[in-house]
Amino acid sequence: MPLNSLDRRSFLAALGCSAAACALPHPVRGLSAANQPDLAHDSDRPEFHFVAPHNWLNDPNGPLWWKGQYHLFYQVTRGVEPSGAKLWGHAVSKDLVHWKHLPIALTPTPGGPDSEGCWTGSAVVFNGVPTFIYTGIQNSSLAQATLRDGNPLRETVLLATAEDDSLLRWKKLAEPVIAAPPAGMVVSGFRDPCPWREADAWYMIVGSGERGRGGCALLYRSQDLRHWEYLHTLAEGTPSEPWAMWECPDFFETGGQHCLLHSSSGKVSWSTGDYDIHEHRFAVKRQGLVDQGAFYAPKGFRAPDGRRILWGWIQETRPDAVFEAAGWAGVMSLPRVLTIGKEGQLEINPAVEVAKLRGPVEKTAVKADAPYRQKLTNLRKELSLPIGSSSDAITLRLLAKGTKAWELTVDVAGKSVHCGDVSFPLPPWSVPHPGLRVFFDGSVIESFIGGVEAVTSRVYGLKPGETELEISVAGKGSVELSQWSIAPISPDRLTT
Ligand code: DQQ
Repeated sequence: MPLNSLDRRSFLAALGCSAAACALPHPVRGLSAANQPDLAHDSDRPEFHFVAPHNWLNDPNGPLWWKGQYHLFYQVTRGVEPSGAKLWGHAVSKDLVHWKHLPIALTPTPGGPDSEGCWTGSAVVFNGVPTFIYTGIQNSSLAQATLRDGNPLRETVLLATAEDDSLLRWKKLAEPVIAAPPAGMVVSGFRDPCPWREADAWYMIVGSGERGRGGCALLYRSQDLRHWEYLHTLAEGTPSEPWAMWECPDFFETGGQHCLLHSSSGKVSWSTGDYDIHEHRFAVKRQGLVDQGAFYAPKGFRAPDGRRILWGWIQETRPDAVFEAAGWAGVMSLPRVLTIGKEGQLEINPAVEVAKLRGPVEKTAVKADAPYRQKLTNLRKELSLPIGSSSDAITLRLLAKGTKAWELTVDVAGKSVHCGDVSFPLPPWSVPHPGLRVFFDGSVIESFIGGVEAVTSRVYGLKPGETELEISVAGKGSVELSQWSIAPISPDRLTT
């Protein structure tokens, strides 16, 4: 396939701007000079989670380890409205927790197959060259549209190759590597490619679905990432699914077992089971949710030490007008390590690197008849509590000026978890397990329960000095609370 003669560098040159000058514009577009928010001092904005410098952020894209650094790309727009054309933001880290913003990696090419947006995709290394395989969207006729809900849009699978080892410049192929869904399918979407290497070839799934049938992951095979042969569906949903579309499928092997993630109807499902490497069929045996709260469209990769690491998009739960006025939206989750237990249970734990941000530990015995109370002087904190040994249930509560703002109950005796509007059963866990770990960071709360469940919450308007933490224990005896203050990962809430 011919390479695009108007690659990104020459396109930028034609516009008279360097890659660096084409980073996200500051101040926040769409807000008047008088209304520019002070993002570095916005206490809703996290301090140890990754965020875009400003504007709208959604899915993580193409995480990659390259030449001694972790690269994280992500969906971002030039404004704060969710509907803006999507670009690929770019950040780099040496340790998975401290990030440096780099210029935008991918922008729509006028007149090209991604003219209306560079949507989600993956990064792999092919023949020694970091390569993006991603979704391009462009306006289309109804006949070619793969999305027909509003203006007809055509989604195709596109490819771009890195032109330098810092991954700042990317050269796009002019034509899609997959131009249309399999013949005969009337899809409800066709996007978010996820490739992987097997002994004989590259394989790739693309998120899709059909009305009346449910979502599915379409499986393709290639020798060169440029020519793809459609095989069959790797997995399919059911007609009763609220959306007939699986977004952001992610298929991987870890510890000799296989897992498929997909996002649909605002939730991320995991499925584990048997993958037949000869027939390329996946027989699902066990399923669950990766997170019960505000967490969507995750993307994983294999770290150089073999760990499967995943980031997800922590969505806003406040009205659009409120985050648009705030000048930013969307947070990247902490890096999560995925493993698969003996019985096929997906295990989800924060990467150990996050613990490098801890200050000195403070330990307290919390007794059943005496709730623990503490005024929070900052909103950067990790708590750890054992669950299931000496307590029947543990409740954590945040009070803002004395009013309940958030509550999580892990009811071990009742085998259930309750967090705001969300309730779910506690699945069996392996022993020993990591207990309850909760991370508070501005408006984000990520809770990990026994290494087998996670629930992410958003709580806005908390202020240091006006927020109280309360922990109560039901049962007999006492529970040892460990807590740490967590160091910020940048001096200005990653606004530069
Ligand atoms: N977000 C992307 C799509 C994907 C969706 C567009 C999931 O590629 O399906 O920003 O949040």
